[in-house]
Amino acid sequence: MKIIEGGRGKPWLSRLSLRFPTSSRTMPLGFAAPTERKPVIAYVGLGANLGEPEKQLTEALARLAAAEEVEVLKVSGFYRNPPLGPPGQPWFVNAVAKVRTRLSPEELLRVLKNIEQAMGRVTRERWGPREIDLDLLLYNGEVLSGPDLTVPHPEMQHRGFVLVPLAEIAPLAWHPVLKKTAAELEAMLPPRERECLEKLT
Ligand code: A4P
Ligand code: MG
Repeated sequence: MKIIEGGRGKPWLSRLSLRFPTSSRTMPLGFAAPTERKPVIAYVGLGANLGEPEKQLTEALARLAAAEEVEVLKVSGFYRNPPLGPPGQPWFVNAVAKVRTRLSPEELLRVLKNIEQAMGRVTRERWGPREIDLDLLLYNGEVLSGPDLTVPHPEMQHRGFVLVPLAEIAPLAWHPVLKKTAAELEAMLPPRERECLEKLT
């Protein structure tokens, strides 16, 4: 199991012993294979509000840790918080993981999407309820803008459920567009964005 540091008070991490098959990838000609690249740091946001959200976050973390070329270095606490988006949906549980990876951002996004699919995520309305959602928040201090991937995640600076767990595990994580650290962005949030979070672990 490649979870290096579990964070404070997370006995559930040491209990993770699941192994999941990972898909083999083919590399287009002219691109370096993941094993030839230098590892970089990225941050992944996790969220769920259907089924058993805490269990699903734990399973998603185990699957992420089992993915080829991905190490989970640190995991934040789990935070219960009200939904942002269409009304009438259950509260979310959110967390953030720090990973070290040799995957490109597109490959890492593919791993995240594969995990969502393997865990039975059903496509519903945008910002609607979900079994599991994995977002790439930050990748190696890079700025990326493509049809399928925008990094940093374009909404992260507005969201307590992203910035509070991110600042918990990586206060100095750098937002390359806003030129601020996670702790600075968290401090700029309206108080209600922090006050509505209930830390579970
Ligand atoms: N995509 C582009 N950039 C990224 C990125 N950095 N990370 C594309 C992940 N995906 C990215 O995502 C739609 C498409 O976004 C993907 O196919 C990918 O190519 P999706 O997960 O299928 O759909 P979505 O999540 O409904 O849409 P979106 O716009 O990604 O929403 P968010 O920003 O993920 O917000 N309230 C609380 N309390 N907690 C939450 O976690 N999450 C959402 C979803 C809304 N309300 C919430 C929460
Ligand atoms: Mg998403």
